[in-house]
Amino acid sequence: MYKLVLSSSMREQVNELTPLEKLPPRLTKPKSVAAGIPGVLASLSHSMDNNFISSIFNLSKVNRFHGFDCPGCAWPDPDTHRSRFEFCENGAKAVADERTRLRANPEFWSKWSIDDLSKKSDNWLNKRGRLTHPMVLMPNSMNYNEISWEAAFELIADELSNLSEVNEAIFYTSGRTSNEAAFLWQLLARWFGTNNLPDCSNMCHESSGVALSESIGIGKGTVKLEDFNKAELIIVIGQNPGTNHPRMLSALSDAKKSGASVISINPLKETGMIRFKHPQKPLDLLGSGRNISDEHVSVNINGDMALFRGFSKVVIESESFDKEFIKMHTNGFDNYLDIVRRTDWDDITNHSGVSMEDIKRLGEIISKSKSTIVCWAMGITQHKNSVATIQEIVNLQLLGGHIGRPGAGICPVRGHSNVQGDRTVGINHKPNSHFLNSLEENTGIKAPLDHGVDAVEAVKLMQEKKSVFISMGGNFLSAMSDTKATASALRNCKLTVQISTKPNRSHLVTGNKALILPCLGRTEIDQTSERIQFVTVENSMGVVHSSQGNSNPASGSLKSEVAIVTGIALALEKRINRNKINWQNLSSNYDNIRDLISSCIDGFDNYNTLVRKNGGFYLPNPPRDSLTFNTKSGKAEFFSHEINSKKANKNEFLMMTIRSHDQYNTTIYGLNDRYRGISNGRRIVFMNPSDIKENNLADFQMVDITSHFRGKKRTSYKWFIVPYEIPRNNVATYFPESNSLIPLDSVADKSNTPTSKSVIVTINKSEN
Ligand SMILES: Nc1nc2c(c(=O)[nH]1)N[C@H]1C(S)=C(S)[C@@H](COP(=O)(O)OP(=O)(O)OC[C@H]3O[C@@H](n4cnc5c(=O)[nH]c(N)nc54)[C@H](O)[C@@H]3O)O[C@H]1N2
Ligand SMILES: Nc1nc2c(c(=O)[nH]1)N[C@H]1C(S)=C(S)[C@@H](COP(=O)(O)OP(=O)(O)OC[C@H]3O[C@@H](n4cnc5c(=O)[nH]c(N)nc54)[C@H](O)[C@@H]3O)O[C@H]1N2
Ligand SMILES: [Mo]
Repeated sequence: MYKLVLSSSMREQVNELTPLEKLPPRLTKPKSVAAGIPGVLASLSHSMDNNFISSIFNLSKVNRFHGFDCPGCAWPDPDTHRSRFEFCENGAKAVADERTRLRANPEFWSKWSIDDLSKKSDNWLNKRGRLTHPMVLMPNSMNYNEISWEAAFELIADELSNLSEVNEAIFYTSGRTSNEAAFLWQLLARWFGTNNLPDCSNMCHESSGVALSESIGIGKGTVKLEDFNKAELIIVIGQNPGTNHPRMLSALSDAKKSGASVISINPLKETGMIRFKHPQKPLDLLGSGRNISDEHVSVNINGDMALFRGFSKVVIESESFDKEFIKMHTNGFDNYLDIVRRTDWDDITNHSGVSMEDIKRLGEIISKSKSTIVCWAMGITQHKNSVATIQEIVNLQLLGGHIGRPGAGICPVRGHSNVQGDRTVGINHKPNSHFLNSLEENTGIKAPLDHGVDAVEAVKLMQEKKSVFISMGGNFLSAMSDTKATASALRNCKLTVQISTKPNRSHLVTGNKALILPCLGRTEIDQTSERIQFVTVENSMGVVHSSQGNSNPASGSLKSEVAIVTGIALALEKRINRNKINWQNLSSNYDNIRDLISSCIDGFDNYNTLVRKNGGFYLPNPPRDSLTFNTKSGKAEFFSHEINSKKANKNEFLMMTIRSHDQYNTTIYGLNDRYRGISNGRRIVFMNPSDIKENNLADFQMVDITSHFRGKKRTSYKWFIVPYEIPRNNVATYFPESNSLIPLDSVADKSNTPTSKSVIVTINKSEN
């Protein structure tokens, strides 16, 4: 039979972008109330599409003391009690999505070539169901074929051991990975000899980690959930909790009952921040919902640094700062006082887009509050000046002494359910020497001291060197900025490996050889040779607790993430000369991994005992616990930056790329964005009606978007204009469709995070 031999360029023709939608979206009025009955119905209907009975059974186990941790987000649960159904619409969707009855099995992969699959949408790909068997894509093939686990591990070990340099291996991590699997993952990378451990954090809260480490000596927030009920004022900046952290709305709603005021700062009036009905409280479901924010500030995209400088100006001018706290616990106040006094009101209002009257009125409320919590997420972290912006937010908190005091503090709200834990247990391309020394003492691994690559640097490394890229979860192709650059990087690899639960676009854009290794999800029973195991995770407030799945695995051929790391390590051990690690012993009983974590990492004493207690335990947090700041000066630092913002020139727009209500990062559940009143479309540009008019465009018109960076243009075709209440010259699109417009080199200072919320674009009518 004639056999087609493909040249490598044929594989390169596989389209790395989400295919275009042909029909315009439908529009209704944005919703004024979040959750309530529509939320419950939406989560049920998603379960119906998937596996109703199993999903409902699963939901009753989510976030209970002996259940599994919700894979939806990193928002914590109450320490002392957990209501019967402590879940939300989008957590329910995440669980139902994992529990689907559908299977992307070997027959599926032999029927569909990667070329054909690339013509299908992200939503379609995800709907094929759970991966069931390890699959391999060989250089001359357009189809994945089944491979045994042993052969897959041998292939990885072969390619890794044949690299000319250990630093041509890249070990990526997405934030659902448990502490145990993540610790083992970094152990494997460092035992092999590299710190190349980029992770989703690099695209997410890296700016928070960098800024807070410099300002307060720890890269995490300083509040507990109980602080919300003690706060007088809660400021929520650059965050859409109604969609992305729905359980946070219950906390805000409770805080309001206890007397707190809430200010929301966002270019968009996000529905959850307006009114909220608790999806599990029958009386709430009937009523008209609780008001969440008392004040909404429609700041310009990237205007927050200037806005916070304005607030500081008001606090300083009214002399209502906490002199005692500043004297005892901070450094750099005099310089800050000077720069705040020098900052011009015109600059503040121009950059922020907020009037002086509004800033003064809110500044007075802020001055008076005795306990303020500030929360933020991606609207703050994904800009060029994100680190400086976060330090300005901290400056304001320091003025009021709002750290280490009940009801006050700093709260970067994490995304992926264990992204914070992964970092704590060593997923870090820039490990500190204290950690490396401790790792060496306890495991004998002589870890390299050189920093490894982050996500952006990983793309550059893969473009330059024929590397091996192994991904513990996630969807690097679609999550990263500059899709075409990321695609060319992945294509240049010798081998790409995706350890995944569901099909995604990173399975289609691959290295010369590629593997898909299917793993257990959070909801599933993890049985080793010794017993059923549980894993542990850390939430956004530093609580480490257990998580144990209760469903039968989607396929008998799945392996746990821990078993997969072990399989790779054992195959590699035969080929390379390294110190002995007892991988078998670690992976057969996760208590052994936890014991090793407690010897290597501070704060995990008695890990195995404490984590078996209901609710788990808090990791130490020196600023919160004892006003101890592990900074250069030993005090919390005021940073004095000149204010700035990204501004679009005439005829240009500043674009932010955001999530719809029907997606989990790159996993697209559906084409609706219920709260914003959008149905049946994702390729849309939210635009101010006056901008539409002034630019001679029309509602629902099809347009092309071009981004401009250092003289280079990138164009994405066929988007529909949707009129929306958004500041002038600001536009919004959904990620991941718009990622091809974000230049690889457009990154945040110091944190190197892609500027996903600050992209300069022009918008033109589509030619046809
Ligand atoms: N259902 C669901 N839950 C999720 C996720 C998901 O995709 N789906 N993703 C998870 C992950 S990994 C993360 S990191 C979080 C993300 O949670 P969010 O940060 O809430 O996610 P985004 O959609 O990126 O929303 C950014 C918000 O910031 C606003 N914004 C954008 N630019 C600016 C700005 O310059 N200033 C201000 N003040 N606001 C701005 C936008 O209008 C939007 O409301 O959610 C987690 N939870
Ligand atoms: N333009 C733009 N780009 C962005 C952002 C943005 O706001 N705008 N946000 C950024 C942010 S905040 C983040 S966190 C990144 C997200 O980047 P990633 O974490 O890389 O992407 P996800 O979409 O969360 O990954 C989804 C895939 O993970 C796999 N998966 C799901 N559960 C499991 C599991 O339990 N184990 C394993 N091994 N695999 C699993 C599934 O196969 C699924 O297809 O994207 C970033 N990219
Ligand atoms: Mo994230």
